[in-house]
Amino acid sequence: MNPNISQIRKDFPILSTIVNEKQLVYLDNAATSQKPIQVINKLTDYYKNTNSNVHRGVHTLSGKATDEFEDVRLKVAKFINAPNYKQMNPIIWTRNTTESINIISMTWANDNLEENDEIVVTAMEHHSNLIPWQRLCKRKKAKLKIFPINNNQELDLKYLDEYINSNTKLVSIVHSSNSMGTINPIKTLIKKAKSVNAKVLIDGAQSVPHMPVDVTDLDCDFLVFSAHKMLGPTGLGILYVKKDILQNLEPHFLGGEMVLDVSYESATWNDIPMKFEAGTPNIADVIAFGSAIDYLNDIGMSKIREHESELTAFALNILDENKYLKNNSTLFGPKNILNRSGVLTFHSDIAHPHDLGTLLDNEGIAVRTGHHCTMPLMKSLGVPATLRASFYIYNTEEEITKFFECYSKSLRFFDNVR
Ligand code: 7TS
Repeated sequence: MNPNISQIRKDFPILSTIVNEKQLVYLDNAATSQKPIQVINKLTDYYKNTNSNVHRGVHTLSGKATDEFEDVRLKVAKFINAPNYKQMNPIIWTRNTTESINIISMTWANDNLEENDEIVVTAMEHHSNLIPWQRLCKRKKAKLKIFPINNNQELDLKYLDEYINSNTKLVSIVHSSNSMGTINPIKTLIKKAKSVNAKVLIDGAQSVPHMPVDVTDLDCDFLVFSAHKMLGPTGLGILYVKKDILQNLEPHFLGGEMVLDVSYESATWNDIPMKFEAGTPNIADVIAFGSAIDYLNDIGMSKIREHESELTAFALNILDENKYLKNNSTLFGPKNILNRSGVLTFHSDIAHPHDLGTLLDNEGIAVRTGHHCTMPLMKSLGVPATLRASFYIYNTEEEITKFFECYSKSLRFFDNVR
C-alpha cells in the first residue's frame, strides 16, 4: 500500500504554517526534517511525566527513563539491522553526524593511522567528513586522497584500484550527497576496501532517513547519521561501530557514568556502550527519537524511498518539458534516477542562488541556497553556490509544481532586470 501523504501531512503541525502570507512549502529537508506530532508529544510527555536521570537512580522515575532510553538504543540498532545487537548494542549516542565522525577520527583512526597510510574520501564530502581527516592526516603525516567524480557527478569508478589500495587504512564516504543527490555505489567501495583490509565509514546523514540501510548487508565498520534529519529532535547523533572494533575502541570523553571503578590515580571503564557516553546524555531527545523511528517503520523505509523517487521523477519531467528552465538553469547530479535521492540542486547564470531563494521565500517556499558545507565540491563544479530543493515523505507533486513555477518566475524577474 502506498503511504497516504495527505494523512501523513496532518501529523506535521508546521506544514500548515503561513509564511509571508503564503502556505509554507518546505523543501529544505536535507538541512533538517520537520517533526510529526508523535515526536513532539513524546518529548513533552517525557518532561511532564518521566523526567529523571538515567543509569543512576534506584527510584521509579529513573528506572522508567533508563528503560525507555535503552529501548530506543535497541530500536535504532534494529532499524539499521546491526548484527547481534541484543548481545552488545553497537549504537553510541552523540550530538550529530559531525560529532560521530570527529570521535572516530580522534579515537580509532588516531590510534591506527601511521605515517604514509592513506585515508580515502570522495570529492563530494560534507565538510564534516573532510576536515577531521585533513587534520588527522597532517598530524600523522598520512595521505588524504580525494576520490574523483565524473561529469555526471558520480564517483568515477575507473579509479577504484588506484585510490583504494594496500596503503588505504580507511575509506570514509558519503552514501548520498547532500549537495547533488548522488547516491554512491557504497557496496562496491566497501567490497574493494575489504579486499585491501581497509576499514569503511559510511556518512549516512542523507541516506538513513530516506532509504533502507542495513549494516549487516553492507558490512561497513562505522555508520554515522543525525536524528534531526529523520523526523527526530536536534542535538542527537548516532554512531554505529562494528563489534570487533567497538570492543577495542578507547573512549573519547571521560567523566561520570562511563567508569566502573575510580581511584585518585586511575579509572576503569564501564561496559559498552556506556563507556562511550560520559556525563548525562541527551535523554529526552533519545526517547523522542524512538517515536520518529516508529513513525518511519510504520510507513516503511522502502515506501519512503519509492515516494521520494516518484517525486524526483515528477520534478525531472517538469524540467524536461520546461524549455526556459532547461536553457537557463543547470541541474547537477546523475541522469539515472536510480542513482539519485530527492535532492535537486540548481545553478543559473541569471541570478545568485541567494537572490532566487529570497524570492522563493516570498512565495512561502523554503529551499536552501549556498555551498551546503561542500565548498571544495562547489569549486570543482565551478559555481559559488547552488539552490537546493530536497524532498521528504510529506512533500507532494503540487508543492513541486509550485516550486518550479516560482523558480521560473524568479529567474524571469532577474532575467528582465539584467
Ligand atoms: N554529512 C552529510 C552528508 C550532511 O548532509 C550533513 C548535514 C552532515 C554530514 C552533518 O550533519 P550534522 O547533523 O552534524 O549537521 N547537511 C546539511 C545540509 O545539507 N544542510 O544543512 C545541513
